[in-house]
Amino acid sequence: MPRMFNSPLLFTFHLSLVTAENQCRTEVNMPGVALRGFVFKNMTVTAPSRCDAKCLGEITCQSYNYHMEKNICELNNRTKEARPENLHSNTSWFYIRRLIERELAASSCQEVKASEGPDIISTKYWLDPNESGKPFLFYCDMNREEGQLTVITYLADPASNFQLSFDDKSVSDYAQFYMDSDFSPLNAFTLCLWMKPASQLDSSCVFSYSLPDEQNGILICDYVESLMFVIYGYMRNVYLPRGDEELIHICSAWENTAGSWNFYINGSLVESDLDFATGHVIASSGIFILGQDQDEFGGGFEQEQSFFGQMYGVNMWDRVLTAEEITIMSTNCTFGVGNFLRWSDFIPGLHGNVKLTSPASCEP
Ligand SMILES: [Ca+2]
Ligand SMILES: [Ca+2]
Repeated sequence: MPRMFNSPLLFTFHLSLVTAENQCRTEVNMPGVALRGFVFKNMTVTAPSRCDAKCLGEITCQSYNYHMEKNICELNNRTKEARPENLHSNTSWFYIRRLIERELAASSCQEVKASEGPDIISTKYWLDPNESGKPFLFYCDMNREEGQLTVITYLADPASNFQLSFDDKSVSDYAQFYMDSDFSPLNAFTLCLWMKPASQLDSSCVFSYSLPDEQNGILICDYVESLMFVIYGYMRNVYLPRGDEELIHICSAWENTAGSWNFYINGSLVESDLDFATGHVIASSGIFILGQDQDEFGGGFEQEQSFFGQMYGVNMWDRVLTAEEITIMSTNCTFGVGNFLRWSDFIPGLHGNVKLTSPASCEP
C-alpha cells in the first residue's frame, strides 16, 4: 500500500496561536510519534484536515494523533508538553497540538509552563487543579522552582467570602484559631489582611499569633498614627497616613536569613528593612487571635488594645509573596487564600459578639 505522505513536510501546519498574553507562536506537526493515554475520542476520517476540524469542534481536545495510512484520528485531552513521558514513537502516526488558545484549563502552573515554553510570563491563569471542569484563577510565578509554581488563588473558595465585625471594644470579642499543623517551623511568611477600624482615635491590636515559646510571635497593632509590627518579640513601627473610615489592605512579608521585611499598604511597598528577627523561626503550632493582643498563650487580653471595626481576608503564606502578587490581591478583598493560614480557618472560632456577614462587601 503506497504511503499517503512520502514526506511529512507535505503536511505541515503553520498557524498562529494566541496565548493568554497575546503572544503569537506557530506550531508544526511531529511525524513518527503519538501521544498515548489521553485519547478521549477516535474516528476514521478522509483527511488530516478533517481530524483538525474534529479537534477544533471539541472543547476538551488539546492535541491529536493521526494514523497516516489508516486515516485514524485520535483526539487527546492533553498535550505532549504536559505529559512528555506519554509521547511514543511510531512511524505510522503523527502528532499535532491544537492550534488555538487552549480552552481546557491546565491542572497546574507547571503544565502551563511546560506547554507554553520558557518565555512564559508570570501572570494569572485559569487552572483546574482537581480536573473538575470548574477552573479557578491562579497566579503562576514562572520564575519559581518546579513544584512551587502555583502561588495564590484569586477566586477564593466560597467559604472565604465573608467579613467579621467587632462591634465593641471588649476583651470578650475575638476570633481564634488553634493551629496544629504539619508544617515545618516557618523561615518566612507573608501575612495579609484587610481592616476597617470603626474609629481612627483608638489603638487596637488586629492580629496576634502566640507561640509556645514566645507570646508575641507575630503581632500587628494599630496605634492610629502608626502600625506596630512584632516578629518573635522584635518590633518595627511604620507611620500610617489615615483617612476616615477607610478600608486598608496590609501585607507583611518576612524571611529569617537576612531578616528582610517588606510592608505593603494597599498593594504598594511602603517600608523595607533588614535584620528584623534574623535567624528566628516561627513555630507552626500556635494560637491565632484576631482583635486582641495575647499577653499569654491564648489569653491575657487588655480592653484598650481590643479591635473595634471590621476585618476581611486574613491569610498567611509560608513564604515571601512577590510585590506583583500582593498588588493583585489588593484589588479585591476576596482575593487570595493562604497556604498556611486561611481566612475560613476562623469561622469556627468566633467569640463574644463578633459577627460574620457574607459576602464580604469590600466597600471602603
Ligand atoms: Ca497586651
Ligand atoms: Ca502581647
